[in-house]
Amino acid sequence: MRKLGPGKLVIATHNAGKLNEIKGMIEPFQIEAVAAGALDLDEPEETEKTFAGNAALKARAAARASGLPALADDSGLAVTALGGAPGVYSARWAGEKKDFAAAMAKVEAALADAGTEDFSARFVCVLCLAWPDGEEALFEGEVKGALRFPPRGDKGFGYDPIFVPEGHDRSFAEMEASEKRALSHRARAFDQFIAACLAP
Ligand code: ITT
Repeated sequence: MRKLGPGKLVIATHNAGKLNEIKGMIEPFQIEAVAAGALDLDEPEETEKTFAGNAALKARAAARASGLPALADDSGLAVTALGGAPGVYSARWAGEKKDFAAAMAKVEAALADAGTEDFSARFVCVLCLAWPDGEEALFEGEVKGALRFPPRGDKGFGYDPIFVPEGHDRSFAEMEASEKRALSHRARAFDQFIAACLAP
C-alpha cells in the first residue's frame, strides 16, 4: 500500500464534528491536516448509494481540486428494524437546517411505526484516501449498539445522543471524546488507514 509521507493532507469534510474527531486522530502523526473549508473546496453532491461510493467521490473531488492527497469520510447510522435506514441518507434526514433533534425524532417515529422492539443499530464509516494522480484506497469501520430515547448527552454530534455502543450504558454524546474515540466506527476505519498508509 502506498504510504503517506510527512506533509499536507486535505480532510475532505464540511462536517465540523467529523473534522474535530479526524484532526484528533491524525495529531500524533507528521501530517498537516487541512480542512476542505479552509481551501474553499466545493461540497460535491453525494450521488452514490453506498458509503464507499460517496467517500470516494468526495476524496477524489478534493484531491483533484487541491493537488494534494485527500481523506474523505462517509458515514451514517444503520438501524436494523428500518432495513439499514437512514444509512447513506443520515445527513439528509436532518434536512437543510441540519436539525439532528428532528432527525432523531424521525428515527424514533419510524421505529414506532414499524411496531418493533428491535432497537439495534450500528454506525458505519468508510474513509477514502485519494491521491491527485487518481490512486484510491478505502478503509471501513463499524460499531454495533442500540438506540435509546429520549436523546441524552451534549457531547459529540449528529445521532450520538441516541446511540449506546454495545457493552456500555451511556450514549456516545455522554462520553468524553477520548472514550468515543476508543470505540467508534470512525476510529476503527482510521486504525486501518494508519496501519496501511502511516505506519512505517
Ligand atoms: P461531509 O459529507 O462533508 O463529510 P456530512 O455530514 O454530509 O459531511 P455524511 O454524508 O457522511 O457527512 O453524513 C453522515 C451523517 O451521519 C452525519 O451528518 C452525521 O449526522 C451521522 N454520523 C456519522 N458519524 C457520526 C458519529 O460519529 N456520530 C453521530 N452521527 C454521525
